[in-house]
Amino acid sequence: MKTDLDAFWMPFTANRQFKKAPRLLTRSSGMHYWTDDGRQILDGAAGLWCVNAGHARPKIVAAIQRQAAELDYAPPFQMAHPQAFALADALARIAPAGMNRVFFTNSGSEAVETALKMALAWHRVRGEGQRTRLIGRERGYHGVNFGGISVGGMVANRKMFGTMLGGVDHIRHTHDPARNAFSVGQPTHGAEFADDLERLVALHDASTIAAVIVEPVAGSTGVLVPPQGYLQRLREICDRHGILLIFDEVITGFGRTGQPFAAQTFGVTPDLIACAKGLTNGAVPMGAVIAKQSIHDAFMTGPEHLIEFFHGYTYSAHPLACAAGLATLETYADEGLLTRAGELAGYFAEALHALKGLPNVIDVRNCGLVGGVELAPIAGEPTRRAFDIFLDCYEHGALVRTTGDIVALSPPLIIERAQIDQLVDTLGQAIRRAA
Ligand code: PXG
Ligand code: PLP
Repeated sequence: MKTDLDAFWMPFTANRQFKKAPRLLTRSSGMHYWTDDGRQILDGAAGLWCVNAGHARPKIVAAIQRQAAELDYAPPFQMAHPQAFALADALARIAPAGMNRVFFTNSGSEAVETALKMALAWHRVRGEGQRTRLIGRERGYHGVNFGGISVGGMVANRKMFGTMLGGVDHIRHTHDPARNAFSVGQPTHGAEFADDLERLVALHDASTIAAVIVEPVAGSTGVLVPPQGYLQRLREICDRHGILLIFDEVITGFGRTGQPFAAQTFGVTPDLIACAKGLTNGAVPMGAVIAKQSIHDAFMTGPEHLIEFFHGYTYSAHPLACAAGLATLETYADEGLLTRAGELAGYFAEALHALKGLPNVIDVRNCGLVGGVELAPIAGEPTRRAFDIFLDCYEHGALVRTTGDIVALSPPLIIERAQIDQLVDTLGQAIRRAA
């Protein structure tokens, strides 16, 4: 039966092009997808950076099935269910020390909005309500809601949507190919890019700034790994000026960089972490904000019968998501997946950096089990070369992700060495064919 494709207005998709030649996935297991015409595809993207434990893992499947039959929904305002507390507790145990209060959302975008609102409200409950400015970074991606696109730094995601939030400013991005191209792991140059925050402090005064939000490793804008010392310096400047530091770990969370969170990989503790994706292995939508206890406790001061934080979603801590999240964290723990990217990072880096020298490859970047290969654009047709390579890889049995003229790899953390070889080999051949 041929399904009509017209009604579904697809997100972040070239709808008309897609519907002329649809790419449909119908089954998944472990490291693989299968297409509607029965082809096996090696998943080099963990779906969309989220299926960190691999597809259709038995514990997660069973937990979701069990939960759906037992308790389908429970209102999250002034009510709760046990799994919500269990998941928050389990999350606090793998989070950086002192970050042990968890607010649930349904996506990364909602986690970002929640973190930004928490930061503003925290200053206000402490009597610094004049700190209303939010600072993002060029080339940042923080989801698609109004707060997130305001602090975000991707022009295509911003330009159509008016003036967004007022009072937002941006520090410069950390991409510096002239000095750092083909760095293995963290680039050497660029800790001083953090000093750009001092410029904004000088311009606006620290007393007006509530928070800075950055991705520890920028994912969507092409895998930008933080220069050595950069995040430390950002933390120091925030501390000096009483500014909260928010890490958006929607991609970097749950083992992608070799530790549960990038905060731990890089040894820098923020005040708030936004996460999502790998929290439930992508199986049920869910996001979360993990807050320092001190942030949470500042809210717990008024009369006990009053709501402390006027914020939440109908589906916050949804039972299916909590069940999936608990089973996901168990799977990660059973198989050591939250540190496996660290063990494979060397092998992955070597395989990926072997692409240096192929036609049009102008940079290769890596951190843990995330990699980026930047290509010289076709003159007058930006994004075309990388997209052709994406299509070629898909034809030849591998799923990669592209953004601009950058190919991003972020395979499930269960990937084997031979599969890394297969993935990079497929990509290398596609790059040659696109030359
Ligand atoms: N912050 C970051 C750092 C993200 O990577 C979000 C927030 C938003 O999460 P939700 O769940 O609302 O999508 C993300 C999501 C890509 C791509 O191709 C990446 C994301 C989403 C869509 C595409 O790089 N990341
Ligand atoms: N719009 C209306 C009319 C609503 O009643 C609600 C929630 O009650 C929302 C939006 C927000 O929906 P959610 O809580 O799923 O984000």
